[in-house]
Amino acid sequence: MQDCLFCRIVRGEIPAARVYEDELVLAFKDIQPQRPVHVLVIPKRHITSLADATEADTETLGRMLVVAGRIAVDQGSTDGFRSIINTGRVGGQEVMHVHMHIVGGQEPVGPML
Ligand code: IU
Repeated sequence: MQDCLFCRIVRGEIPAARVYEDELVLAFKDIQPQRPVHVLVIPKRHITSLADATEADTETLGRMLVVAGRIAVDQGSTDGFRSIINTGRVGGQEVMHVHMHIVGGQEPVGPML
């Protein structure tokens, strides 16, 4: 997607503090961190939201989950973390490219985040 902000980060057109990358996914620090550790894990190939995911996205979405623990520990969240994917308007999704928040490094202040 030409104008998608996160696609532009994947292509290196917009700078981001990258913390992990493989052939399927990229992880970078959230620009407005809500906790000491706040990283976004995204698919390199554009998927608008989980509501738009298809069978073809299975490996990529699986990879996002599999690398989450390693990224959290690497970033200093050694005692657990939250992994959150907001979907669509009601889900509070602001950037229309699938992204999983990894938040940790501090006790949660509420039931959701
Ligand atoms: P949401 O799940 O779509 O609400 O989260 C979007 C997140 O993307 C939010 O936490 C922003 O701070 C973050 N973000 C970013 O890290 N870099 C950007 O250039 C933009 C948003 I725009």
